[in-house]
Order: sequence, then structure tokens, then C-alpha cells
Amino acid sequence: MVKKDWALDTLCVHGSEGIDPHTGAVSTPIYQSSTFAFRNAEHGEKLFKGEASGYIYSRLGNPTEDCLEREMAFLEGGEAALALASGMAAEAALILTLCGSGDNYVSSVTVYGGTHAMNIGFMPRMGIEAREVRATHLDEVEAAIDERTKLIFIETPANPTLDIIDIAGCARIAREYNIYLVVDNTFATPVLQRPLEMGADFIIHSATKYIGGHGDTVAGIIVGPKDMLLRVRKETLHHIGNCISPFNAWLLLRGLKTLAVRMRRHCENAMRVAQYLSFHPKVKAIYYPGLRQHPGHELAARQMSDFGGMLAFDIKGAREDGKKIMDAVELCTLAVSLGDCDTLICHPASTTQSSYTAEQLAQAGISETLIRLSVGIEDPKDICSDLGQALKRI
Ligand code: LCS
Repeated sequence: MVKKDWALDTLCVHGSEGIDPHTGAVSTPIYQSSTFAFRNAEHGEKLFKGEASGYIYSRLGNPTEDCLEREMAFLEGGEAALALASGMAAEAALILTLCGSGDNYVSSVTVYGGTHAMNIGFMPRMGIEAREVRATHLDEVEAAIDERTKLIFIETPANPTLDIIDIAGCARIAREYNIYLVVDNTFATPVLQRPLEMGADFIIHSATKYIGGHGDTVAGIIVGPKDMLLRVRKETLHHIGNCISPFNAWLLLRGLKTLAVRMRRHCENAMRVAQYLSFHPKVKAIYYPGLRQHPGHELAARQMSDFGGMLAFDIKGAREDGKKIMDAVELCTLAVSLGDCDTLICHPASTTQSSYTAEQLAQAGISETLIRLSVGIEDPKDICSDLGQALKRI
């Protein structure tokens, strides 16, 4: 019997419903079935008319996926959730549902490179304009809004500079103009940050990252009001077909069990690595919201319960020196993505953020020598000594 007042660490393990009441299964079964039999012709007709509840076809809904959606809504404190094939699928499905041709949305300029590429490339082809602004400056967010603006999209902490954006401040602006606030909560997860409680309308996750946690799944989640997510499902997901697979939904359900434990270790390790790098003579600047010198530190301390597992640092030297470090690390894995148990290192300007022009990189605060680290759950001493030996090469 699950008690709603249990701490989040307990709720991550037990979920909202505990053991499956129908079968006693402790682990949710993987309903690896593309289609579901109707009891009779009338039942089939009623299901299609929405007059009976049940399953029809896995693009439209699946019991394993439903379970994941229920748990994500529960953990984020939302009414409902929708699981999709990837984080980008979640972003695109939500924006394409909320905006039509001729509409626009305001997006932070400091976002995952794929989101920026969607903003400047894909959405304009759909007749939807993305207005990228420095969302750390609330006046820039407000100034970009007009009568065709449907939503504000922010990512906080932001990829890759760890900018912190004022969620409650953006929510106030969204309320004033009667538009939606969408927060990408990928870096923080519900364990560290509660955007809906600060006034956001929707949460997006690249569940590929901390929700899955093991680098073995690509998936996305939207959390928000039930009626709106029904619209995303019917008006976009059904047509584009970017649904999650039952197996991937199950991997994420498994990831949720250890989410709180992993996040605490990611945070502890990232703080240790950030402190180590902040005193390193070859490091020019370190970006970790947990450090007092980070411009978003005080805001992060207010709106997050801890500072997360992501950090970035600028080295003294040129772009080539950054590459030397990439090639010298032994424990850290040279790869994009983040949120895995293993520490991942990458050079955003040439990889994840390569869709930015030099001007846009400067606007987003991303230098040519910036290195991004997704700090894993290994022993932090090993991570620091690996970075130390690599930094000696420059
Ligand atoms: N939101 C954030 C904050 C992300 O970091 C990513 C992917 C996405 C959305 C898109 O999610 P996906 O479709 O990949 O599940 N971030 C990546 C990164 O930093 N490196 O590779 C992917």
C-alpha cells in the first residue's frame, strides 16, 4: 500500500501503485504486443468511439507505456504524462500541438543543440517561428511575446553552460500573457526541481538521460494537464507515430526505481569534481551552479534541492587543446548524451551545439574551449585523477 506522503526516494522505488494488483507482478510486465483483441465487434466499435476504455493498438496506447506515464505524472506532481520515442519527439509533438502555422514561441537560446536546430530549421518550415532570447534576462523573454505567441520554452539548468533560468519569473510572464510555460527538466529531474509547483504548465524530459540512467534507451516524456496531453496524443502522436516501445517504457520504469539514489550520487560527485577543477591551474572557468561564483547559484539554491550532475569548464588554450583532453581521458568516455552511470565528456561547439553559428554560440555563452562533463556515479577520486592526467597534456 503506497502512502502519498512518503519521501520522494521511497516513492521512486515503490511507484504510485506498488505491486500490480491484477497479477502480483513486482516488476511491471512488458506488454510486447502491437495489437489487442476486442471482446466482440461492439467492443471494438466502442473503443474506437472512445466509449469504452481499453487498448486497441500500441501506437495509440499500451499498458507498459501507461504505467510509465502514470509514474512520471506522479513523480512530477502533474495530472498526466505522455511517453514518446525521444526527447525531441516530446518537444516537437508538444509545440506542434500548441502552435499552428503563423504562430510563434519564445525559446531560450541556450538549449540542447537539437532543440536549437528544431527552432531555427524545422519549425519555420511548419510556418512556426521560434524567437530565441537569453532567458536568463526576463525582460528579453517578455519583449519577444506578441499576440501570436503560444508558449515560452526554457531549459534549466541549460545545456551546456548550466545557465539557471527563473522558472517562477517565466511562469508569471506566461500567466500575464495567457500563454504556456514549458520547462525542459532533463538536467534536474523531479528529484531536484519541481517546475509545476513553480507555475510551469508542461515539463519535457529527454528520458534518454537521468530517467533511464544507464545509457541504453532513447525516450521522451511530457507531463502536463490531462486534457492537453490528450490533444497531443490525438492531434499529433497518432499522426506522426513517434510512440515509445513497450520495452523502452519498461527500461525507464526500471530506471525510476534508482533515480533518487543516482541523482544524489551524481550531485555529490559533480560538486567534488567542480571543486577540484575550480582550483586547477589549466582551467580558466568552471560552470557548476553549486559553486558560489556561478551567476545562477542563488537562484539554483532557491529553485532546486541540489545542483545536479552536469558541469562545464573552459580550459586555458585553444580549441585544439580541448581535443587533446578528449583524446587523453581514460576513465571518462568521449561521447554525447548525459545522465548515464558512466562519466561522459564532450566538446559542445563541435558536437551537440554544432547547429549554432559562431554568433549564436557567443549569444548562448558557449566558447570554443568549453568542455562538458556529465559526472557519473564512479568514485569521484578516480574521475578527478583522470581529468588531472588529461589536463597535464596541454
Ligand atoms: N533536452 C535536453 C536538455 C537534452 O540534453 C536533449 C538531448 C534533448 C532534450 C533531446 O532528447 P533526445 O531526443 O536526445 O532524447 N541531449 C543530448 C546531448 O546533450 N547530447 O546528445 C543528446
